Amino acid sequence: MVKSISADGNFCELHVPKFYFVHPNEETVQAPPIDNVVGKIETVWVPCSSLQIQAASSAPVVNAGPDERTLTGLLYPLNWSFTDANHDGPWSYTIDWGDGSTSTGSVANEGSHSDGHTYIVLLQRNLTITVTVTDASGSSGSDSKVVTVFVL
Ligand SMILES: [Ca+2]
Repeated sequence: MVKSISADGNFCELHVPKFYFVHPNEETVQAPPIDNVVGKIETVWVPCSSLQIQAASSAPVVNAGPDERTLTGLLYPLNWSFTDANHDGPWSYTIDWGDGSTSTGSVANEGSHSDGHTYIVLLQRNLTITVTVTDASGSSGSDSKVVTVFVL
């Protein structure tokens, strides 16, 4: 846990627990009894560049793709993608197809994915598709697009 950062930004102050043994006789090497184990908090300064700073969690950034058109009764292929800055998968996803049906699944990788859905409409309709992705930490992101379902 970084407690403070030096004015020039190069050094980070850490408070770390330090444990050491108090030897009753420094000339004798032996396992000390537990009463001789002393713990304290030590302050150390280290180069910030040596630390792996990890964000608590970042939400997936989802791209549902551009608005599209599809024909009623045919399988509509949806290509969607996402990235996650802290890469904490696997990720679960939900696709709300906009006509009352949803698809759910799980993926192990960021990047491009595809799912299909067949719309059945009697008259041309504009429907909103929403793709929501949730990472292993419970952070979620979503994106929406409009698909125009037309009839011949
Ligand atoms: Ca994440």
